[in-house]
Amino acid sequence: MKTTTAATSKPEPSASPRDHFLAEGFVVVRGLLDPAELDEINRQMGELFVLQLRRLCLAIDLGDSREAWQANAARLLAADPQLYISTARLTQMLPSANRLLLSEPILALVRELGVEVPVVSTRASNHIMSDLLRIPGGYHKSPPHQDWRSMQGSLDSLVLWIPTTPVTERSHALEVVPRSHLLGLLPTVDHIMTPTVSDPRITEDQFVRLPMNPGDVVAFSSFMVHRTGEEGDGLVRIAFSTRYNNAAEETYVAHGYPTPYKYSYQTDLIVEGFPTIQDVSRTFPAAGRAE
Ligand SMILES: O=C(O)CCC(=O)C(=O)O
Repeated sequence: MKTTTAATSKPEPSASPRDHFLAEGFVVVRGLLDPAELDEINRQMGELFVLQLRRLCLAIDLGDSREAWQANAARLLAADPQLYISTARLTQMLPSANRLLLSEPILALVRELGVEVPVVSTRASNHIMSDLLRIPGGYHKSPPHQDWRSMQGSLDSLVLWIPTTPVTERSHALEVVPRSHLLGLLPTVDHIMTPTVSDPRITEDQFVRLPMNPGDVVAFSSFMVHRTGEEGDGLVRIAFSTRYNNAAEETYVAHGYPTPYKYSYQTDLIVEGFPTIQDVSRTFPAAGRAE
């Protein structure tokens, strides 16, 4: 396992982000975002876990430290894994996180890397990684994969991976295989989480870890092989990712803007009998009163 960073990859240090991206399949842009904004997103995510802990009358670690964040999340996971999953999923719906992924610095980077007419491919994803937050029987770390298989959009589609906590080589850093985008779409085998790349040209020694600070962003080709670093330091590592297609890319236009995503909902009531008119009157006191 190599542990070099983007800076030691092949292209000259003077190479533009686009040159580096085209040659290596990824580029790490340092200090693109405001760390204070990322701290605030961490705080808001932590608050969601606290709201559920309070409902369950469980202990709450106070403060904005990563230790408190992780302790609260771990407590909810221990109490109710399904509730932990719902709460972790809800972190992806925070306006602050979505605003960040759609922010001008991100879009400017996407355009700079060649995506002429950016369109969102995928809803915000949050990757909360810690061995203490392993979901029993569920998936945990991403195996080696290419995102193109789940995006199936433009050939120049981009993934942006944005940590909100520090990422050292030992905190489940994102691991990439430089230049693997040049191999095109690779064969896969099944995996509980996502189809795993299975190709003799991808070998263990090619993976490179990307240590990053909050504010740094890595942008990579949807064809680049990547995975979650195995090694953790016991502290939660959080990163959002987003994906953009290029609505002007010739094959994407020719194929009529296909998407593999299915967005659906159920109309059967999830909580049996809810809401009654009394429930509705909690929000609208006049509800159910005779006119
Ligand atoms: O955050 C991680 O560990 C994995 C992220 C990933 O695989 C992805 O964004 O496709």
